[in-house]
Amino acid sequence: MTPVSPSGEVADAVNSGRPVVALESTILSHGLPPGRNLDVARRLEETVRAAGAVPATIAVLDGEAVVGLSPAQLERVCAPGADLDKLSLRDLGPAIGLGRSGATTVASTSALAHAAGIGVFATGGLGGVHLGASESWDVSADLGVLARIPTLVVCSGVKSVLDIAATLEVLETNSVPVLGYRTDEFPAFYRRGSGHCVPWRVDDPAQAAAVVAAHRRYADSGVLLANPIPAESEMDRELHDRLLAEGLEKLRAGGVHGQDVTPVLLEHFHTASGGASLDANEALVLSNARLAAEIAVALAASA
Ligand code: PSU
Ligand code: MN
Repeated sequence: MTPVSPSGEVADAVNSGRPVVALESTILSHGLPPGRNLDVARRLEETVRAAGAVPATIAVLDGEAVVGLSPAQLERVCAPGADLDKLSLRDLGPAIGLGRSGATTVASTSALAHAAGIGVFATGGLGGVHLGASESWDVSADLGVLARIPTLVVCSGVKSVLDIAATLEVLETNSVPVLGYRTDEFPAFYRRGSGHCVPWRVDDPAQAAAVVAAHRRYADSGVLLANPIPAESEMDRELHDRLLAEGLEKLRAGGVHGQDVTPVLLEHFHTASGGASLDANEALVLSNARLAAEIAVALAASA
């Protein structure tokens, strides 16, 4: 038995070497509110198709790791009462073994994509090293997976709630190349810059594909491509800094930790900004899906 269940369309595309882009489901179930999430999920898939690749949204449903959700499965993941667990890579065994359902994070989506033969994955924000991690040890498993699994992850950096310098150090230690897309600065999700430099820069999908292909000849680690939020959608700095300070205070006051940190923070941004952060979130993830598809097309053409 194979460890993953690719849809027929995804299996056909992988077997014939056509471009495929993996998409995660935690961003849908825990990152965006019901209603909006289904709209974004569909637009992500349309965006990937419009750029010439096959989308494969990934989740665990009734104990099965599904790679390439059907329209009905996508609705199920986005449904208001879905109440899916957030599954990182360590949770796949328990969830699948116990016949449960859940949404996959960057770590688990990346691993399942790789198991299905998919090398390119688009998401919004990567998990990283949390502020205060030297005490809490809260370092996202997303980093450990980038260290070990050769998937290209296209994202808009990490949120400024994380310790960005420490996150970049961990990526360096683990031999994960970090590329800026048309930028020399590592982006911070809602903001185009973080004040931290990226070691390498690429300026078009063909360059990104060439780097990924070359990297795979020498290393087993993943590649991180950081694509800043489109300029017109970038969040105002003052609003961003205020929401961040409030969000951090909310986490502290509520004693929120572990896997609840990101969802609680995102929820605060979405409600306190009157939806402005949702527009930003949607714009960046769509932009990443488009770019990932263009790179998948370039990789398939050069294979
Ligand atoms: N960053 C975001 N939105 C998200 C996430 C991260 O801006 O929805 C999700 C992703 O699925 C990511 C996960 O893999 O949170 C990281 O969670 P943790 O830090 O608990 O590993
Ligand atoms: Mn964590």
